[in-house]
Amino acid sequence: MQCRGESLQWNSGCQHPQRCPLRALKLLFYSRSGQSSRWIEALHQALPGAEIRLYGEATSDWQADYALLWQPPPELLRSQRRLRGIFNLGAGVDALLANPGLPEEVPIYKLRDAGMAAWMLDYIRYGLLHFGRDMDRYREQQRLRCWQPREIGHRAQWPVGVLGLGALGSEIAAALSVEGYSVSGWSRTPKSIPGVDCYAGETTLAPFLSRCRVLVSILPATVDTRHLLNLERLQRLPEGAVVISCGRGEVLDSQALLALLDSHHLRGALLDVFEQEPLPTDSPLYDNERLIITPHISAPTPIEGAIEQIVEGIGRLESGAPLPAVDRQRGY
Ligand code: NDP
Ligand code: OXD
Repeated sequence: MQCRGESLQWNSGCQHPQRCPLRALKLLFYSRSGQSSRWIEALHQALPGAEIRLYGEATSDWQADYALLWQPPPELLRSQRRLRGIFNLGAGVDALLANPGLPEEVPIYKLRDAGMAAWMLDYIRYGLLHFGRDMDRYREQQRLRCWQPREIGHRAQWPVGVLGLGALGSEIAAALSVEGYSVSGWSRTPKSIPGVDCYAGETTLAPFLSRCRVLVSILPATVDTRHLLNLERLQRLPEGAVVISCGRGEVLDSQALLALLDSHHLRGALLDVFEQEPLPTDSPLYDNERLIITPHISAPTPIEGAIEQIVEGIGRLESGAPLPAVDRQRGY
């Protein structure tokens, strides 16, 4: 955001700091995933002059202009009565929308990519290589002390379907297509992405699923996506298909997944997200050898990328420019 003297000041090189009304901006920060001191330090560097407080250090009468939050306690939201916007420090807003302290009238802004797509793409690449290069089968062979090379399938023989073509899904689908996979994608509204065969709407879901040897879910958790991948839909995947789930766990019916692994309709799955997190220690998912389970790490929020986007966003709001907010009705 460029300094315009009397209107904005967003960098230490500003020529007109004394005239900038935004010097006195008040920002409240809270993240349940830790690293707060790194965030605060980076925020101070990006917004010299702004008053930035960590929740817990702010007194109850201190009211912020904007809150930068990840999974805040309800009392934080209830205690802030003058917020002009809430910046969600991640892409998924399901937890924030379900927060009982969330004020109705304050707009919510979420991160769009900010570096997360690159992390998630690597995670998905790992899954594609794991199954595509038969690492699951070689692991079993190792257990049996069996030496048997397998023929390598070309990437084009691994049709990948990406559920959700938003900020993350669209970038990931396009990148996988460039890497030689045959890629299709599915979303609520029609899309056009170079190299990606795009499907839209519920009526196209069955034909979409029937062509996916690897199904990648990058959908948000909403009322409409809950258990979207149920038994009937998962059965539409070709025999021997693989699931990679890195959007939200609520989208996938894990009982149905286990049933289809047991019946050998599905070959395996790489799961990063779960309906209940942390995944309870007694979950049967842990016991299934054809599942790889990771603790919600496919795409952590990169601090620098996030702050750059938030600073740009606040700059836009303060100068009266539009900034798309989360659609609370749709849930993402
Ligand atoms: P976006 O909001 O940009 O995109 C969401 C996509 O899902 C859109 O393409 C949207 O369609 C589609 N969608 C939503 N509801 C439906 C539906 N009912 N039917 C069909 N398509 C639907 O989100 P992002 O790409 O930024 O992120 C996606 C999700 O990934 C986040 O919500 C979060 O839950 C998860 N995530 C997980 C991380 C991890 O570490 N595991 C890290 C970051 C994000 P349309 O475009 O037509 O509206
Ligand atoms: C996110 C996440 O939504 O980390 O950003 O899950």
